[in-house]
Amino acid sequence: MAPAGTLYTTPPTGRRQSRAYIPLCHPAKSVLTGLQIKATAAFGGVAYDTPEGYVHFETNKKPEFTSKFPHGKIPAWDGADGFKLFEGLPIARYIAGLAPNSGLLGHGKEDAALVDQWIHLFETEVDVNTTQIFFLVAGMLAPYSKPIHNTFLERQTRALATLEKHISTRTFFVGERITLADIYIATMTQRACAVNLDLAARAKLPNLMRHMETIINQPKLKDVYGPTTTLEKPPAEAKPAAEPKPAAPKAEKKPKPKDDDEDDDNGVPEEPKVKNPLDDLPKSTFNLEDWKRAYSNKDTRGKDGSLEWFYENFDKEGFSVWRVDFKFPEELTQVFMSNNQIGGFFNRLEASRKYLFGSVGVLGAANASLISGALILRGQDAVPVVNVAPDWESYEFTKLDLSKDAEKAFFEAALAWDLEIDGKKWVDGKNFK
Ligand SMILES: N[C@@H](CCC(=O)N[C@@H](CS)C(=O)NCC(=O)O)C(=O)O
Repeated sequence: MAPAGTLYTTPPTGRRQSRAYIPLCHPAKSVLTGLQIKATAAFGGVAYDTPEGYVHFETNKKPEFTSKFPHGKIPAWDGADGFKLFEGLPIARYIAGLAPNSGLLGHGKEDAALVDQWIHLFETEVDVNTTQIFFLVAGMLAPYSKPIHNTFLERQTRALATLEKHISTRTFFVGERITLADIYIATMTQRACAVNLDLAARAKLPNLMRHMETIINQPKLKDVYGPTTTLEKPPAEAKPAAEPKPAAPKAEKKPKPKDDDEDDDNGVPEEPKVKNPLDDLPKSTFNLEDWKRAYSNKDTRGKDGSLEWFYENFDKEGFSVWRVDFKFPEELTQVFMSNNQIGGFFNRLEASRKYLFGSVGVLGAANASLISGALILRGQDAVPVVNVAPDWESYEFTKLDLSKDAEKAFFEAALAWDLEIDGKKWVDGKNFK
């Protein structure tokens, strides 16, 4: 079948092309809608092209794109017959309409309305709250608030209960065959699993879970969906982030008295004592606690600075140095919110405090910023250290080779809080100590 058109959707090609696949739990709406459209096309057997050389946040801002798609966003559809469309659901519905024998839109106008009903219920009452919970827990919406979290959760739970009840007596949401409602709902259920449906919540939704498995494992759809991420426990609740400190971004680095409690858990409940495989690594000569103390008590650069201490004491067999970047800078708005996000991420890394030091900052200005920095961590692999934070996949970790000038300069600038990337200067930051 000749391609029916060109589909612009995520994962975006271009700037982030070579980077890790965007995790499904990320709230970027287009990741979800992209999957929904691709699944619809796969199920309906509709072939399409993907755009050549599309660079997200660049191509979509150019007049050639906005003259076709005035909202300047993806997903967008450029039909081979000249028909153009944007917004995820209308594109999926249009593609379903190109495959009338697929039955995706149901049979008759009542079925079509019921397909809409279930999609609309899930989108507006479950998925909206899934997104809000993700943002809130990640510290990207506002400082964490338990009552707000509970409000989102109650709304999400009520709608999920209605969906669970409906699907408990049938295989598909509308009629006896797969429709667009099933594709939409299964995709959004899979995302909710990755965001906040922990073991206990899933146990109350056995039929919705069974439905999701049925849909994502359909022979025609298996290649579209990745594995489902499931949580044992609710996402780590970020404690209220510290109030943003207006000026003085370096305030955290003021020398502290030696007896200052560096291991203070700041009210975060103690983790149960489980043996960590990182403890089985060969003993290292580099003492992370001494480093944290040196970093806190000395200037970073210059003679007798903490960097000098670092180079004298670092053991590159026992520890490694990493660059960390938030993968979705386009989501960042106010600087203080981004800085709270770093604080939330650091809170969720609490269980790795013994193995990790970090210096991460917000670079740029409101609505044009990024989050980047450096980590020093135990061992040669970042994953076992950072994966204690449920949102670790929203960050990219790149090992730094300190024998290379540029990588060393990056590391030093992140520690000294004067890092600059693409003209964006460090404006605020946090240390994980
Ligand atoms: N209402 C749209 C939302 C699409 C959307 O937010 N797209 C983002 C994906 S990152 C986008 O293209 N942003 C580009 C921009 O803001 O310039 C839908 O549901 O399809």
